[in-house]
Amino acid sequence: MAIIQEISELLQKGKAKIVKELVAQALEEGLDPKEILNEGLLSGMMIIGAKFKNNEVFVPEVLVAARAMNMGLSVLEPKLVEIGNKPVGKAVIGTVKGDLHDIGKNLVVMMLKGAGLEVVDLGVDVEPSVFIDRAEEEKADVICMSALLTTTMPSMQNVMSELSARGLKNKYIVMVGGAPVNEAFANSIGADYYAPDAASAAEVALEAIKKKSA
Ligand code: B1M
Repeated sequence: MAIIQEISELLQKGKAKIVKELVAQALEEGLDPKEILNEGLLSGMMIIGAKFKNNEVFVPEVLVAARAMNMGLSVLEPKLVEIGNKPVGKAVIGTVKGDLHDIGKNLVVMMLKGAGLEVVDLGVDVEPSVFIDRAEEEKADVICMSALLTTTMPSMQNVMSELSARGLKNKYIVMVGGAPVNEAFANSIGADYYAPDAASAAEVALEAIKKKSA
């Protein structure tokens, strides 16, 4: 089996140590770091994302696959920096103010990374102004908000209001998600996108960045 294919398949099985070794071996053999990234690590993570979406695998499998991706990336990243490989875009993400749930948000982080985005994770209980300040500082393309409580959903509205007040509404792609959030709520607060799960979030972010830069 070709080494790139092997990396993709072992990543899907969560074999972090072997993935790391194979990435190093692939680099030694002179393979293109971008090919190792796109056809090996990211392709494996996208397959896991699609399976997660279809309920063919569950949270633990995604977590171990993401760990394998991160281990592989740790070897690959210096090479990617060397050849000037640019991430497809940048996202800031957090769970909104008053809300401490982060399991779903962390999965979204992993899927966004798996789709080739640079991700700045703001953590949980994030103040509305912090989403915006950090997006400005980081020159982000996307602001991602997660909420798991009906009582914290209004904080997403606060971020949208503050974006408008600061004249930044059209500068960022805003995506919202989390169990109590739906498309109608996203529309009602003027968010650009809603994604029902982590794999869709990555697909939506990629599409939105492509559309905006077209
Ligand atoms: Co909490 N909790 N909890 N809790 N908790 C829920 C959410 C609840 C539904 C349980 C229930 O009553 N049945 C309920 C909310 C009710 C409501 O508002 N409608 C609830 C409550 C009430 C509370 C407390 C208030 C309980 C209390 O103290 N009285 C309290 C609040 C604390 C706070 O946040 N201020 C609380 C606390 C906790 C724990 C700390 C114990 C723990 C969180 C641990 C942690 O996250 N580190 C916890 C947990 C684990 C849950 C449940 C059991 C599981 C949530 C979870 O992780 N799901 C949950 C009940 C349930 O859902 N069955 C519950 C798995 C995760 C993978 O799914 O987060 O939905 P989810 O993420 C998905 C999608 O939603 C989507 O992608 C993810 C993966 O596909 N997604 C996005 C998420 N964010 C996205 C962003 C996107 C796009 C997609 O774009 C930006």
